[in-house]
Amino acid sequence: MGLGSNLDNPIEQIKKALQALKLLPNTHLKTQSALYRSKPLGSQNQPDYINAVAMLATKLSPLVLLEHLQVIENEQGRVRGAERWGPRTLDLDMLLYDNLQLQQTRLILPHPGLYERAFVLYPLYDCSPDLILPNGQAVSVLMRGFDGLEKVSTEP
Ligand code: ROI
Repeated sequence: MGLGSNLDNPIEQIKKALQALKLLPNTHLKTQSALYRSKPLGSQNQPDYINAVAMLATKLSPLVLLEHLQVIENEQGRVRGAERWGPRTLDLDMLLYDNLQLQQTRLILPHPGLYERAFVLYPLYDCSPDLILPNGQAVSVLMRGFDGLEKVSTEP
């Protein structure tokens, strides 16, 4: 799961979302990455983002899990239909689901941005340094193509 926020105290938004993920039914939060700060991809006219990745074990199907994620986004003040690639209080992206490859209107797996976004690859590497993506590419190799990301101190 990819988490991102750049509005209304993003660090707190990400921490709150991680707590919400822990409460999902038939789901267990296995690993969470450090938090990272990065410049926005897309419109530069918005605050920096905080990103993280969490790995879940779940009995929920991908589409049921997606519905739960959208409820959490909405509960944390996400306003939909606003500018594409604009600022948001919380973005929860399903990045991978086992080795599943899906091309549905509502859900594409792996997440199409996965291969080209440092703010996904670095925290994903934290969670699973040996991970091989469904297309055979190693996360550790892909991330070498990107500059390092700034880790955020999460001390209270
Ligand atoms: N940019 C960064 N750095 N992090 C994000 O999570 C993020 N999410 C988005 C867009 C607007 C594409 N840019 C982002 O949805």
